Amino acid sequence: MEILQGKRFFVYGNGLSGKAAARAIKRQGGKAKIFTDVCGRFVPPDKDYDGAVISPGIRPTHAVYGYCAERGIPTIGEVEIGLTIAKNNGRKTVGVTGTNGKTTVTKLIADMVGGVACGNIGYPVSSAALCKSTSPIVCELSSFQLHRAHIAPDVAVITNMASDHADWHGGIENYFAAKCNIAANMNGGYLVLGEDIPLRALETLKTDAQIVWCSTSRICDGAYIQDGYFQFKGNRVCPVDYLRLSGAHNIKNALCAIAAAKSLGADNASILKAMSGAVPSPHRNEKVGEFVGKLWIDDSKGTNVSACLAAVEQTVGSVCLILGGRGKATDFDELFCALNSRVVSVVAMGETAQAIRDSACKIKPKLNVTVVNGLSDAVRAAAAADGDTVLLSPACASFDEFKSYAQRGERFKAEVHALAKRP
Ligand code: UMA
Repeated sequence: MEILQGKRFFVYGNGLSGKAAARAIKRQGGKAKIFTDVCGRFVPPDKDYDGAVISPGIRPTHAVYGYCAERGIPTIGEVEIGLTIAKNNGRKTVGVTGTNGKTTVTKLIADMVGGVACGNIGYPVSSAALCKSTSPIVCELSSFQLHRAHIAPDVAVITNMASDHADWHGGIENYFAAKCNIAANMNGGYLVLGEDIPLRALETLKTDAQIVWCSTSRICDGAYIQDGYFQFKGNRVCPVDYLRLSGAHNIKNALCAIAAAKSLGADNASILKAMSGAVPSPHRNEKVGEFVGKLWIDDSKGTNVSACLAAVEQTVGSVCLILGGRGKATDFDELFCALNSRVVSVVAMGETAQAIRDSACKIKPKLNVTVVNGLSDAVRAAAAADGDTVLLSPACASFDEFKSYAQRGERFKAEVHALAKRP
């Protein structure tokens, strides 16, 4: 890769993506040294560098960005490095973003086209690109990875857009703009658009890619449903009931995946096989089991309002909803205004517990809300609260108590099992 060869880079962040970027730079004939904050403070690099790679978790307000801007040091993202290596090796590339459904759509497309799923999913794009293979690279891309990216995948997908990460991006408009950035530098190729994208976000979209639409309610120039079949541009692909993932949101995810896979030339047999073999992502509406007379469901991956509402819609009967954690400028009024009346009790935990209670009292004053400190107390409170089903779908990030939503989900399952063993 020309821009890396013989050049010295500093990589900021010593996590998955920083380490992968440093490895990729070295493999491409450049030099890389990793820096990271010490005690929460910026550590300026020790000498002059030709370029910088800044890890996605580092906020746009972090001092490292000012440091690069003042010195005219160009920045490049780990994803950009990975996609360029993949393209130079003749591999097809697909980028998938959106507020919800990214992981499901990424995995479905990878299965449909015989590709490698990578990116925000936990496997850096540059690591996948360095593997000797000709298979397509299908990467899940977060708004953190996209906000400054210059990328041009062969196929881009935006599954949907709703409010999330507004605090990190400094406003919802910036968050939408980061998502749209997935297609800003595409010169040809295809951009698949899911149906739940607000007009105000679409209006900011600038792309030279050909748009492929998805719809559950009408025939469109892309992927849609007719006569019980998923269809693509006038042709049957496979019966809708072959999809093994349940829920209306997964039908929408499947449409996005079909549109992307078809745009890459996948055949119906491969699509059908992927749809019928699909398994839900861990901590996404995962049944933990029936204990103490209630059904317990782990949707720890539900870290925003729209994901939480979708999880509630998947339940049956009366529900006790466990909410809370670290907020992201989250609008809980929006949540309670749209909340299904089958939710009969709420347990509010973590940093946002009081804000959740205030919002519930204002919008749904009859709702039974219990405020607790953390997840262990939340499980105990939920066991005693009204509701045949207990759903953990916090509409918040986990970082006030855990390292990740996955760790929060694992703890939830452990607490529920422990509860069942108590006399
Ligand atoms: N660091 C600083 N200063 C900061 C923040 C971080 O120095 O202000 C340093 C940390 O000390 C650490 C490193 O940066 O050394 C961590 O970097 P990172 O936070 O970018 O995390 P990585 O381990 O590199 O993982 C990243 C993604 N993480 C984030 O975007 C927060 C992973 O997504 C992704 O799987 C991985 O790259 C590979 O592509 C995780 C995630 O939580 C799953 N994503 C968010 C989400 O899904 O909501 C966006």
